Amino acid sequence: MTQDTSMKRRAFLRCSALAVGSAAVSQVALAALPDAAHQASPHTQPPLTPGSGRPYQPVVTLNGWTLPWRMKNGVKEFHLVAEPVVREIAPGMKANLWGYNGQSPGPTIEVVEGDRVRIFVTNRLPEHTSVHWHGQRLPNGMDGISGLTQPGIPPGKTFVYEFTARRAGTFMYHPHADEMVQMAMGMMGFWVTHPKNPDFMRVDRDFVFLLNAYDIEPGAATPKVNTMLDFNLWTWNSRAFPGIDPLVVRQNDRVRIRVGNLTMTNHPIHLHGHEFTVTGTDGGWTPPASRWPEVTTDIAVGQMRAIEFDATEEGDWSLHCHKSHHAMNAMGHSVPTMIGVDQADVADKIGKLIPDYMVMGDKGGAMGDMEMPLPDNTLPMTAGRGPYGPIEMGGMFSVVKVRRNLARNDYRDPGWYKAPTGSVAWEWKGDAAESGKADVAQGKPQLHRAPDTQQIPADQSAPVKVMRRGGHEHH
Ligand SMILES: [Cu+2]
Repeated sequence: MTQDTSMKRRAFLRCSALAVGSAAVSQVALAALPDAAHQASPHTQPPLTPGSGRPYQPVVTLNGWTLPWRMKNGVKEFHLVAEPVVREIAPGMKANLWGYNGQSPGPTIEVVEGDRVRIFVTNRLPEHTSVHWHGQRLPNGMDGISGLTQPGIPPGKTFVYEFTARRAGTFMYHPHADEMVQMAMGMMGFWVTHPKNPDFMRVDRDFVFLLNAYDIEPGAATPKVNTMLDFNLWTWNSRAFPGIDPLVVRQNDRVRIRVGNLTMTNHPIHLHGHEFTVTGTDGGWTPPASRWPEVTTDIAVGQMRAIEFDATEEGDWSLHCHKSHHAMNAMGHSVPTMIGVDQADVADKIGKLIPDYMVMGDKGGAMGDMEMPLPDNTLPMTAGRGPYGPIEMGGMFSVVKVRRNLARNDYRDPGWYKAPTGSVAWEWKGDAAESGKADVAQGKPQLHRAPDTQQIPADQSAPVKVMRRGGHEHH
């Protein structure tokens, strides 16, 4: 079990029932509650192979885990604890979020089609909550809409949801209580109902993650819950690249990736190196005749998608949201484009007016290894490093690492792909293109050139002073 020993182990701290309940929960009720497992690690945990109940092929939650259950008289019992958590968004930044059982998002719940499911929800938040089981067929009173289908769960109380998982597929859970605040604080989780027949639509690796977003001022740790559209941290399971773990895949594996969107905007999720098909939506499996190959699929707000592909191509393949701002970490959106502008002293002048002003470079925005002073607990816009230098992306970005000779259930990070000699884009060392034929300067955008500055050849341009912006710009 080398995989077990070297993988970050499941770090359940089995909370005793007494530690879980607040004083307001009666001892009698506590005695009947299943353990509330607690997760201390923000890393991807190995799949939870079912130890009871019917068999299924478990999923792997990116930077997350699956909630253990107990069987009681044929009913699968889970215990969710809604509570404030500290979530590491990426190394160097922690956020004060609300979540479940120690993390945001909460643990993934995995059941089998036809299972009778009972979920105890204990509220350790300072306000009432509820849990809506997004996409499920269930009795109306189990739908989790506070005020409409149930009273809110008051702080300190435990409510019970119980229903039969009628339809196999991909689901989410989240509150419908204090709507704007609780999801902006990170309250959400994934739910997978596996098919009765474990061989139906069987894949070798089945990854799940939620799209979520936060607005956290540089230097701060608590999201601004009033933000409607202008979020500055675009995350998968409340993690931003380089904090998002890779999706490790054995070459020629059949791979499924399930994604749910609980942000306020759509995300075109793009995979490199392979074509996939959408095999599942929030409404169930897609009929095979309806599928077509693609490399990007747009996931709208409130939607879930399952994509599948055969991982035939070895390598490190990017998987990311194709909205380029969503593959960046917190920054100001109103930084003007300065490509082609001589900024030799412009930055100084502006800097006198706006002390924290940041300019883009006149050769583009690439910052490479440039060190910028950042407040504590703030991620650089891009911070990942690859084998060839900085990876100039953050946010909703990760890498599907396809490798031959992996063991069947090996999810350890294999490191960077070692490309065969001669297969990496190389520098042309032959005759240079004749100068003058293609005037580089003509190719530069002219629109933003300041009228009183002169275009200077790129190789003589003055170093650009880059300063940190003090905060996120609001429109
Ligand atoms: Cu996006």
